[in-house]
Amino acid sequence: MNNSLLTNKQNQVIDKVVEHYQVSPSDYSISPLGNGLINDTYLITSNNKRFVLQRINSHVFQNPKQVTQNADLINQHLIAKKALDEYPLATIGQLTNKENSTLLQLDSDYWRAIAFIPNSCSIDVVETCEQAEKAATAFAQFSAALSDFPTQNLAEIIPDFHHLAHRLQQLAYATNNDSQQRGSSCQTIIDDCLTQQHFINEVSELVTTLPMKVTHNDTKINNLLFNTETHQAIAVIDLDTCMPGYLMHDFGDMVRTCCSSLPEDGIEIAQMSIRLDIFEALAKGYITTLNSTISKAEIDSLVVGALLIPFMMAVRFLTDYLDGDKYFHVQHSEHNLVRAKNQFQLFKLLKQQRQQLSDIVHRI
Ligand code: ADP
Ligand code: GN1
Ligand code: MG
Repeated sequence: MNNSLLTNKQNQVIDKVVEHYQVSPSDYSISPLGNGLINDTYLITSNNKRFVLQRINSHVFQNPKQVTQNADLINQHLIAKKALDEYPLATIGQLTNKENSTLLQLDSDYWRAIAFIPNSCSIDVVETCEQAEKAATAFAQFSAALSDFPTQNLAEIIPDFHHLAHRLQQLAYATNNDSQQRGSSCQTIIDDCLTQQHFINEVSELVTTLPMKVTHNDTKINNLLFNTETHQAIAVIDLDTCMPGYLMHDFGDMVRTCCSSLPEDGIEIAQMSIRLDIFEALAKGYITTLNSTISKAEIDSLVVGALLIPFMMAVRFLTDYLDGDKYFHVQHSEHNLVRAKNQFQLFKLLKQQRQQLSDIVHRI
């Protein structure tokens, strides 16, 4: 079934894939879903069913089986919590294919299908404090429900994913290599990142005092589904990077994607500002919902997380720019550099307003 946005070859591949999910190649329609930077995600509609189909990026997720296994384990845990009335959101089940597996390998590509949640939408920009509080509440409900999940059962999908010193080593390596001869065009931001040693040391010391939890690790706002009519948050999605981590990472990624006045690839960075009212709503939703499952030390760490994740994203986008855009999807050759400058500016602004952010967190 041809979609004009896809190449003929892509359409032919997907014809073969859907057959494994009991859909006839002549009897479905397909449309792209979302704005993810890693996987390719589609909505498949055939006569009697609708589901989300995703090609897992196996350059990024080098062991796709672990990705689907982790998601299955998390879903089972959340379903059990739901049965006890301890998880109010919808769970996102992966569908089994004809081979009775939640992972499909065809040639060198890996695919999985996910049950479609009807009457739902995701948002890329938070518009109101109410929306921000609902988002933070949902991610907190997710973490609270997983607070008794045995972390050792989850595979570490991407080792050192949120390890700041490791990310800086990757940047230093890419800078020295300069495989695309792009280094000279961005020396200032490279130096800006590599000279944040004080902050890097602060984070390294802080993490030795924090408990490991099961965290989502990609709590950008479009990884939540809202009900199109009630506007309530109804599901946490995109479980690919759920791994042991620190709560400050999840809070930091919410701040990164909700509190900037610009999207992560916005160019007008001199005009960027921090939406403090949105920050307050996020902190309120997150801390009050986690309630007894967040400690005083973890609450104190949240502002560090808010600085850390934009800084780490600046480093990761810049590294990928120097490496030749092998990791994140890009729409033009400077896209990763634009993102890196944007995220570094966000880090700088959050750092300048650190005391105000801390005051807000400690007023809750
Ligand atoms: P990606 O890795 O591409 O970010 P996501 O799992 O976040 O993949 O899905 C991309 C988008 O597809 C989401 O932002 C959401 O709009 C939509 N989506 C994903 N899963 C579902 C689902 N189960 N039901 C309805 N919509 C979904
Ligand atoms: C990637 O593909 P997406 O949008 O879910 C990335 C996140 C980044 C995000 C930046 C596995 O997530 O870590 O925060 O882009 N995912 C991975 O927009 O690296
Ligand atoms: Mg996503």
